[in-house]
Amino acid sequence: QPRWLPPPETLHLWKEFETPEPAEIAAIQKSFLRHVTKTFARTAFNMDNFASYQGTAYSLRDRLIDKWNITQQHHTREDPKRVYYLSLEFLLGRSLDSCLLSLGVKDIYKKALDELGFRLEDLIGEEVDAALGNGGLGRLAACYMDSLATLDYPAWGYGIRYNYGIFKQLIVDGYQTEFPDYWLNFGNPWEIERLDVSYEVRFRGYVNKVTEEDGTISYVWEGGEKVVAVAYDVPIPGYGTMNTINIRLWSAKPAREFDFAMFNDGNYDKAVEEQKSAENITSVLYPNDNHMVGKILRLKQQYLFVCATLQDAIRRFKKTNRPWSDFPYQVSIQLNDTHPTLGIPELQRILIDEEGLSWDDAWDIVTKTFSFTNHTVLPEALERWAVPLVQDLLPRHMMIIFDINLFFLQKVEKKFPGDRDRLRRMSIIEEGHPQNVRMAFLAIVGSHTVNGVAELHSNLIKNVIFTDFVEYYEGNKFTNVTNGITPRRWLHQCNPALSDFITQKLGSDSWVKDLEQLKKLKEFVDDPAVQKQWMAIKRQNKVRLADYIHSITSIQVSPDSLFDIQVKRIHEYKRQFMNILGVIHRYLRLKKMTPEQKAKEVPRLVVFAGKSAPGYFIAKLVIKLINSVGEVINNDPEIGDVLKVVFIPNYNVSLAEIIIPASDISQHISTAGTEASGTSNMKFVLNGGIILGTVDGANIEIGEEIGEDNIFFFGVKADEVEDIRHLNRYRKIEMDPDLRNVLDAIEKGTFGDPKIFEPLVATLTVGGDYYLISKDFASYIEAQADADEAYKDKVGWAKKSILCTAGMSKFSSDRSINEYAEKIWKIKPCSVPATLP
Ligand code: T68
Repeated sequence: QPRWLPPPETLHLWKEFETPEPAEIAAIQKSFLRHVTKTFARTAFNMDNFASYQGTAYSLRDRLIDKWNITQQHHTREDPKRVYYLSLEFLLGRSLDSCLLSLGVKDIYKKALDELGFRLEDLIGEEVDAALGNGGLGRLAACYMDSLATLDYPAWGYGIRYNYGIFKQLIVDGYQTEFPDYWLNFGNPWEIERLDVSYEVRFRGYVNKVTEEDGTISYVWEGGEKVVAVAYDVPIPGYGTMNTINIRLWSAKPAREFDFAMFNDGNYDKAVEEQKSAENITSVLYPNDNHMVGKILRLKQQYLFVCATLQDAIRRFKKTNRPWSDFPYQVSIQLNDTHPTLGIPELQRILIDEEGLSWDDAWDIVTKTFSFTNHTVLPEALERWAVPLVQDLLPRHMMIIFDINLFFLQKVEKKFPGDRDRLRRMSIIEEGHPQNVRMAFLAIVGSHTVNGVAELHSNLIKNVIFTDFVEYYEGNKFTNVTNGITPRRWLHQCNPALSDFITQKLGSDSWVKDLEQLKKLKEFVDDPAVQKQWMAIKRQNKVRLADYIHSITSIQVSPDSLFDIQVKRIHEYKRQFMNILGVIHRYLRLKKMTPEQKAKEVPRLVVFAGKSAPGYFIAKLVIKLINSVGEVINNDPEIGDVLKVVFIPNYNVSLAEIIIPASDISQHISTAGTEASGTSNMKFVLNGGIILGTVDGANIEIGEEIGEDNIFFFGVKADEVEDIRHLNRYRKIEMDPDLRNVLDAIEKGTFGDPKIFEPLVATLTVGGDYYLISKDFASYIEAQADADEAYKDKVGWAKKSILCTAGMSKFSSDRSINEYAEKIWKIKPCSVPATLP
């Protein structure tokens, strides 16, 4: 169709509507009332907090869309190199508060709503989390979007619009129970449905070999089933800047053309079924973190996602009429773990089968375009897809993967002639029954850069799991980018009192966009007034959490106790089990004390929160044990406030925003070498909480930045783990005597029917104690005692807490994103003017 052009005399009308509204009280109230009455059909006498949340959100959405439109038009005109961040998960949480802050309109919205009789705080609490992710990996993607927008990068996020996000967790009789998270029930103000942006996606079918007259051979993938991926756009505003980037989420719909052939053949129930099954593809997020399940629906999600995304990126690229050789200089694609790795054979397929490039020219483009982030070294988490499964669903891709592997192994053979075992080790296809595609190997071979997410983890990648590849590429492909978190959400938004205090002390709020400024807080560390105010703010945050705990669990906790917090996915390698065993140890110790002795103890509140994968039996038993132990301790009159144990249900982003600012101590106690980075460790320390943790992941770099006096380290080092495991396999495990007492208490029935916990206890006693709880237990208990001692020194503790926040500049996701942009993506900021010419 020819492009429609507006009659010139009407342009001023467009201009008016495309320019962001002034942030004035009257304008805000008008737009709020317009949405409440017109969009939601409410009246002054038919209002509630949820409706006024919706009105506020829609009014803000208008502002977002203005900025989004200006940004996209500017980028189209400038045509800079763009980065596409491909992630099957975006754990965004709530948007209202963060948008108000990014747009710099929170105060004025507050006033405008106040005058109308609404409290902004109440409205913020009405929003349901967008929980399209499992944990760290999904939240990292969300933090990176915030930084990309804030730093003016021309970036797009791509993901899946799951109808059901991560399940809701309820605790029933101490056990986790799962409920569906139908987050779209009441609509989603933060997305723009783009029914006009959609792409066909093929599954199954067959591959036709075509021999041209000149003898060249080509392949055509035909037949099978088609579905359509429809775009939903989520604008992400940068903080204090015009730049407003997009996360494009795909939703599967039935292909537009109904299969009439099948229908008329009398096979109409099958025809109808296939339409229905299309929508299933993007229906639900797989709830496993750090664990792979080989379900065909998950493979369909992955392919639908990369297929639609690449079509979208290529359509945008083609608008500028550049030659294909320019593609890697205009487009950089980051793979967030191996989940989108099918993008590599898919781009190769498009280039050779549809665009007619030679294999070598195509492969050159592919390998200059993709880069890959690995997030784990756990073997059970590394994706492997059965060859017959891939062959059935994506027959052409399976051929291409075999060819990629063949050409790759030929080069390996050339470099290391006759080294058969090396070829076996490095093959993208793992031999066996069935054969498997090793997705990480495919991602490495098809990318120009591979990174780990913290120094230790990047070294483990190089020296343990991908050693052969390091040797083959002579080290050139592998690098580190230590994770970061957005200081906007994880300090400025979630801890307004501390944020205001920091701004007041530093004399400006520029630290929100430049975390290096926090270093200046060190000047105040010895100032008693600052120490006092600092700890008073911490106490306020503890009161806020105590109130929340009471409202949800009816458990009364004292804000004067030491708040000791472990919140993250429940997983054996994260060792929540060790934490609760430590709690039992403390309880047994307290039980032996006189009232006078107990009075000298530092009262402690131990908080747990986190979800277990629904099928993860041992992790679910850990949750049950925590609740059973809490039940006994919290109701023991001899213990009182000296020890309380709380499991807060349904941990999610908005709950994290309440929990994290309230910690004195947070635990990050994974077996050394298993936690790739961790990012909540950064959030706690940024908010002045002290880590008690192992020498693992980003804990190590945090220690380097804030000083080892301000972190409680314990446990064996990563390079000792393998030897200890080896010994555990071949001789009886040395059981720590204190730990033995703790297990005895469980086995005696102190915390309810001991039968229930037998399989859990057995992971230590007969399962080889793979995560080395017994080995680390003594030093763990010692570190806890050190923390108690240190907490008694109020001034000393305040200093530690201030130095924690002051030392965290490195862990801003702004630093991480700048590293990716410079070292890996080779993209530059492209700042967007306030209005378009
Ligand atoms: C986490 N990984 C790492 N995976 O465990 C954590 N896995 O150390 C790191 O800080 C974080 O990534 C960010 O780099 C995950 O969160 C998953 O959630 C996941 C999801 C699906 C499949 C496998």
